Amino acid sequence: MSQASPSFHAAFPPRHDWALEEIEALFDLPFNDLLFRAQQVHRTHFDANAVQVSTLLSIKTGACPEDCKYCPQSGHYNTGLDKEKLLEIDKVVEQARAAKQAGASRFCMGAAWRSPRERDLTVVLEMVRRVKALGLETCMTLGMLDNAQAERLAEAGLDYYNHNLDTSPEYYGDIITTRTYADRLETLGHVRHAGMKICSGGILGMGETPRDRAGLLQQLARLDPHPESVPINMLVKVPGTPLENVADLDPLDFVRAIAVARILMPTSHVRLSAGREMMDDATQALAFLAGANSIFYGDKLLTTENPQVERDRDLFGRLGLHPERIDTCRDDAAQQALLDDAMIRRRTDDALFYDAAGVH
Ligand code: SAM
Ligand code: DTB
Ligand code: SF4
Repeated sequence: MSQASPSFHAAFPPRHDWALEEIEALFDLPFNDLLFRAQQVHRTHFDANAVQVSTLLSIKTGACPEDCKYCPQSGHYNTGLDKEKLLEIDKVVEQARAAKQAGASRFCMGAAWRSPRERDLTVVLEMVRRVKALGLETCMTLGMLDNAQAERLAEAGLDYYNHNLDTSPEYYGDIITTRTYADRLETLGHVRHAGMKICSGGILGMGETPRDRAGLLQQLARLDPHPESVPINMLVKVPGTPLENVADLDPLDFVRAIAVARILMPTSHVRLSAGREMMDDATQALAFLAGANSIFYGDKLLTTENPQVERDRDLFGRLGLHPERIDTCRDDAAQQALLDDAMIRRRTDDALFYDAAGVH
């Protein structure tokens, strides 16, 4: 059974008042107990074998004025990256069409900006309209937004805005000095006020403590409503960035964080985000078991490598996972239809990733 009865459903309502100690206690559970709890929550709200599939494109690369210590695109560090101006609209639409044909249901466009300038925003708004017209969900991450910018993006049809909290408020100042945690929360407020869905998460493996991991998830869970999408990134250590030699995070601690995110934000999509290229299949399988139900799909993230599409298709096949359709809702009838559909699609392996955006 993939989804439980309504009474069981009510057993895991979203909460926004998690105490740090409660979250730390979840992290401290025996691994099997934590994963069991995360599975219970996951199956209450989602088809446990459906994974939302997004494809990323960097629409403006490098020379960013911000000093985020993890980021290959910061102009403060020499990472040997080829910088690129804002891409032409037609090129972006071409990439979006290819992503849809490969099976993505959402197209995420990222720009290495502190915040968008007026003349760039005009171009970006047209990108949103054109990509949306393909029948894809749209997401952008352009840095800080003011209220008016958020409203214009929403009017153009932008579905999601990605803006990460990245880490705990306490560790944040060790990672970024050019904008504050409050700045980030303010942008998320503008995005919500404009009526867009929020994609916000963080990065693990930056030398943070277990308490910082709990603190990040606490901050995300305090957002009311919870972010619809919560990307959990494993740091991609890029030579030339200040974090290139930071100690590896135990993959099991990464999986624990996914499980805790699932429990804290029961109705959000939790994305197994950057860092999959360095993960073995078993770690990814554990992350899905812990409640991750979204990935970036396509050979590249923004500037670094992501698993090849063939590897992901193979992994989905071996795990019996299928891409989530964008037009699904969470009532039982729709859930059953989704499952029936998945059964049929699983029989035709080649079609597994074909046009997950559905009817368009
Ligand atoms: N400039 C915009 C901003 O920072 O809001 C958008 C692009 S920025 C690259 C988007 C997110 O990518 C960051 O907030 C960070 O969480 C993630 N990211 C950047 N470099 C990363 C790395 N090396 N490893 C993992 N995640 C990374
Ligand atoms: C997010 O949380 N992760 C993505 C997306 N949001 C924009 C970015 C990951 C970037 C990894 C480093 C790179 O490829 O440049
Ligand atoms: Fe710029 Fe975003 Fe990279 Fe920070 S994470 S340096 S804001 S591109």
